Amino acid sequence: MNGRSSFLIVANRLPVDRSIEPDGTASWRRSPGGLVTAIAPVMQRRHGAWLGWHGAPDETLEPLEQDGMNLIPVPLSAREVELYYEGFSNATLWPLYHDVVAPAIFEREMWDAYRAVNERFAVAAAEAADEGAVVWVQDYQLQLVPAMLRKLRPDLRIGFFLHIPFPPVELFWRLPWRKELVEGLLGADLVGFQLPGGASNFRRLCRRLLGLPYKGNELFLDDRVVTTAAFPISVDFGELDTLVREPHIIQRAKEIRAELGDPEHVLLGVDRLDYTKGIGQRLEAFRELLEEGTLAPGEAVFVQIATPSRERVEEYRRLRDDIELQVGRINGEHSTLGLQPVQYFHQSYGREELAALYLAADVMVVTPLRDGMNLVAKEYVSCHHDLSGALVLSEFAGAADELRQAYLVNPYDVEDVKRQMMAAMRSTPHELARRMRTMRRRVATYDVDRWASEFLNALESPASEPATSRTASWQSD
Ligand code: GDG
Repeated sequence: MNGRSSFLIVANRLPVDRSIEPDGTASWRRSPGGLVTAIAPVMQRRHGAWLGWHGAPDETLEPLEQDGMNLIPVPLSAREVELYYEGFSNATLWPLYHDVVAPAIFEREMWDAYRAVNERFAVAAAEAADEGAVVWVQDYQLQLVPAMLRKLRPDLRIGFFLHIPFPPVELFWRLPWRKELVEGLLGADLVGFQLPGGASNFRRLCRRLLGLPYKGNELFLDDRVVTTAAFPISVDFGELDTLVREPHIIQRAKEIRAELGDPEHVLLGVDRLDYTKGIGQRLEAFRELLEEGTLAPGEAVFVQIATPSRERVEEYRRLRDDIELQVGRINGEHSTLGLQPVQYFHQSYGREELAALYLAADVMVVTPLRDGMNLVAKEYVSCHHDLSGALVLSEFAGAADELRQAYLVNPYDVEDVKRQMMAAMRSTPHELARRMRTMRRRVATYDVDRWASEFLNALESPASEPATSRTASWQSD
């Protein structure tokens, strides 16, 4: 054993959070998330390692082992967190890739930090990977890593998965560093997207920007082939389905409804507090329903969990103020003594409490303006084995491609959101069951395990011949 791994995950964050105990000692806890659950078995089978930042700036840590996973911390300085993470990743790429629902900032200093941090991840991955290892790079923070890593270690099999949407050519074109980013991704053997639309945006971009030919899913470089395809991510259906059958979760769901005053309808939103999630749009629809009297006072309660997120980015601070003002206004105008129509929580919850909330909710309201997939929608569906409950889902969430039986809405159309929220509330149990059954079948079949194994199978299957040895007719669209 040379201490190197034959399977490596490279992600911005390690799948653990460090907490400091009362006596001052530090301990690590596995952070909840489908990605870890899905690939933990692969990790154990293949002597896998996970490379990522540990979350504390200006601190260098030694590799550690946790739950049978080898974790390799990559250090970031406070300034790098500001420029690479909060800056280029979350103030440039995030809004640009989400249809510019907030303005994107273009700053050279942020780009320089992004490149430098990507280089550090690539060097660390090159050192940790065994001969011929499979390396799976995750998400928009690390788009330069595939090419940097290939340069250092041409023997590796490199995959990349983008968790957020890949934008249309016209939007991506604005990036002053568009060529570098695309070339970075092309270092991978397989570039995976949530939806076929993202993959096709990427292929078109490669043709326009670099003149690369492609056919079907394959892009032809001079000396190799890059496969591009959609792998819609999913959730651990089995785990949630089992959890919500536990008596203490059922009991907690009942308590939640009672604490809310046992209204006829409990509506629920669960999101990171992010401007892409359309939280304001759904609250406005709810406000109008109360205002017009379509909903009687006390008939419905809207529970909105808004998990704190990226709080040092200006746009997120503004969003928090806006949402809290909006909640205050609705409650100011429509509360009665002891009863507030919107219950807003700027907190994060444990997995079990979240499951109980899903179980307690009659209508799950998921209205992003743009979302790669949206796991919350799939989690809600996984929790409703009794086939109760309705999902109101934005057409602009990746999940809408699979969950066609949801009450689909255009979040920009407040009348549409109102109409579908009411349709969900007024629906019959039979109709709800019909919709829920089909959605559950889909999520149960395409769960997160299937997502990870389909990606890894595609990554490890042999590629086609490169451009130089082909005389194919190239596709144009
Ligand atoms: C990105 C893409 C894509 C939320 N609050 C709490 C909590 N959560 C969990 C949810 C869910 C996850 O966080 C959020 O996932 P989403 O998919 O909804 O959204 P993003 O964070 O934007 O994720 C997205 C995803 O990557 C995966 O590829 O689907 O499109 O934007 O699992 O349950 N979990 C706990 N407490 C909370 O308070 N425990």
